[in-house]
Amino acid sequence: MGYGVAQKIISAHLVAGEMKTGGEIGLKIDQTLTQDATGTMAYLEFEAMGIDRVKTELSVAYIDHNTLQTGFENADDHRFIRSVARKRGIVYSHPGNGICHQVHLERFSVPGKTLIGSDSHTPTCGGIGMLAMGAGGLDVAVAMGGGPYFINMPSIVNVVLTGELHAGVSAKDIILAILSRLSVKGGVDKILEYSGEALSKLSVPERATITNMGAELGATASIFPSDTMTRQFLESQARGSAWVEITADPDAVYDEQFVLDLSQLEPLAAMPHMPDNVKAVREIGPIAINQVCIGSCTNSSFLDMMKTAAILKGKKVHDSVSLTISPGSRQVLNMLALNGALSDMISAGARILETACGPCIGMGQAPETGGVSLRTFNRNFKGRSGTPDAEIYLVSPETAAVSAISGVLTVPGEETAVNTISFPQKYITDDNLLELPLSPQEAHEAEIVYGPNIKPYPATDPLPEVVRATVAIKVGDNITTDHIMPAGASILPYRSNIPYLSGFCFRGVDKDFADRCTVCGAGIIVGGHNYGQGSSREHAALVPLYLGIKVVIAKSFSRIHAANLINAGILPLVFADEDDYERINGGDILELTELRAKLGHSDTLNIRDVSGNASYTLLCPFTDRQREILLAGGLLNYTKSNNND
Ligand code: MIC
Ligand code: SF4
Repeated sequence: MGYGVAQKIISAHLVAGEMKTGGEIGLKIDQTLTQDATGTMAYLEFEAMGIDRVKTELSVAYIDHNTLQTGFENADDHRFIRSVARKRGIVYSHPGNGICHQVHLERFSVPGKTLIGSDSHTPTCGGIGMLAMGAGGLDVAVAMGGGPYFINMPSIVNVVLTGELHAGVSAKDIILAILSRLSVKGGVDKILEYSGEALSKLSVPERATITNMGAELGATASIFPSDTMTRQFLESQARGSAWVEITADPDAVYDEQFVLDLSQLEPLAAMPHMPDNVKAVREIGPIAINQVCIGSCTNSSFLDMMKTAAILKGKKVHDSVSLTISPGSRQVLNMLALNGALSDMISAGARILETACGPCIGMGQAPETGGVSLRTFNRNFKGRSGTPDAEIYLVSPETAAVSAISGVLTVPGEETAVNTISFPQKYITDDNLLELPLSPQEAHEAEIVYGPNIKPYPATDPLPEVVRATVAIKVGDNITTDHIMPAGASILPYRSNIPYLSGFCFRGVDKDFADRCTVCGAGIIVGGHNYGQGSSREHAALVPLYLGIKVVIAKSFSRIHAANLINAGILPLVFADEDDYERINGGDILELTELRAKLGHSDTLNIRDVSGNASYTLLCPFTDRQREILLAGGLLNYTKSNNND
């Protein structure tokens, strides 16, 4: 039996477990990345482990999220991260160098290697044939220390792309079509592996748009083969020697397969407020728009920017629209400056932003009250833009650019003239904003610099024998980490200050949540399906931990968030009978007894409703390793005690 691309990389990196779907496997991790909104915490965790120098082949610390410096906090975090990077053997990507996923794809990605990053869109590098996965900061810290990364062996879905895209239809429309078919939970515990004749026309940056938004499916990873397109891309980045061919064996066996005929696609948009709420732009019709934002790790490549510039050239942005453009990296921005495309954008009236995440994470450019914003980004969760009642539509750069000119949602067509754009033979590759770490000798003397806003990782205790706690909140399906721990310009600077952040937990859903937790002491969260989907931010576990949350009971969990809860020492338990969800209410007092003994071996736990005298069965399908982590009170305690053994 032959292997597909993902199976080949998994088998070459397998250090624990067997490649049986659903079973836990441990993978050797070659590369890690962090960004600044999760990086401060990840490096605090790394420091707490007491390891001298990273043990990976490559670790990179990017500064791209918290680039607005309205106070000292973000700058202090950057200084801290740089000081850790220099001392511990990590490459530091200065602010201004670009968005982690775009820069990593350009400058560091290597086909066949494994990468984990403390950001859910790390699978972007699957576009070049890496097995790249998003993870919580603590898992990244463990991998930097040389530890394996544990996941459940995903089932592998082969997506066969056939046919050719029509003018005005692009990679973003491919992944939006897949999202509409599979939904935001359709990829959980799966890897999407792409193949088919259409690949010969899809460049690496286009493939990366597709793998990037695999995160919105909840997928563990998405991956393309490493073929001649891949070689061309690496050669144009002056990294041809990094290329290796990786293609699926002819007799590769997949768990599922479906075919997508690209010639059937038309321009699509994800409507408010979920990335899978997809409809044809034609069907939505010419709704008036107020803002257009082009950029983010999904659509900020040189090709995306050149398409945008070609559409804007000689035109004027509509008076009722504010158009922002954030190129994905300094490389892209510099090339646009040199070839004149930047001038086409500026002449048309675009507002050129820094090469960073910017509006995607609410770091500025919040739309007007009730505003309609078209964005080439990957998430349109309610309130994420910074304006609670804004309506965000996710579209391709082509749709965004033609609409910015017309002032209404517009279907891009033949007139977009973007099919003629050719790829550069050579990208600018000076890497001036990448700083290499100090040598081990120099690093010995170097100090790590903390700022007043940087507070330690919250301490946790081993799991107690009895948990008696109040249901502090009950929420529905598809709750995102943006609901649990909102981001945005005013809150993000406190990512290294859990006590301060705790006041904002569930703020947009229930503004009294934090206060109620203080009254309850010990708390329980009850959720529906796909609880914790979206980002990898471990803050969505650490802040509830700080507020006294001991258990989350849900119908199902997103992969990364469930891992983050376990890492924080919070029990993620699943309803055995989904109807029990209806029976539990906010304010109920629930009790788990003989917890340590039962958690040691049983796949179910009974929780007693003290107030109503009922009892519910909950599934705890944890691996032995996860049980030990929970018993120890979280991964940090577990890792420290294992290091001391
Ligand atoms: C996001 O897109 O939500 C983020 C901000 O990049 C997060 C990470 C974070 O919250 O810091 C992600 O995708 O993991
Ligand atoms: Fe940054 Fe947005 Fe990408 Fe997250 S999704 S890494 S905030 S650009």
